[in-house]
Amino acid sequence: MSDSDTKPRVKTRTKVERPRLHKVILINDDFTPREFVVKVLKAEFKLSEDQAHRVMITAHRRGACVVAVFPKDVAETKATRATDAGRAQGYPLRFETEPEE
Ligand code: TYC
Repeated sequence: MSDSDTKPRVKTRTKVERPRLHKVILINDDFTPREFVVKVLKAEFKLSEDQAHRVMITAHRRGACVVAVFPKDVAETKATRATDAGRAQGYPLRFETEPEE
């Protein structure tokens, strides 16, 4: 290698961003029984009785409540399964997802 040879001095750094998490949001309605909402929250989101009751009552009072955050595909699967559990019993129970800020 002669003295005049040059080496590149600039290294390329690829910036990797973590995938954004998505919120699962429980939506209130006038028909689904409270106990059923609690049961679904426990079964699908592994909340304790106490956590599930707090989330249910918050949605009941305020119209909606964030249940938990997950990677997009997990959030969508859980929201769909939980909504389907309500529909299977004839309830209009709804879970939505949205990206975290
Ligand atoms: N509002 C319902 C009732 O009074 C209970 C309920 C709570 C339903 C939260 C949905 O996301 C919900 N039976």
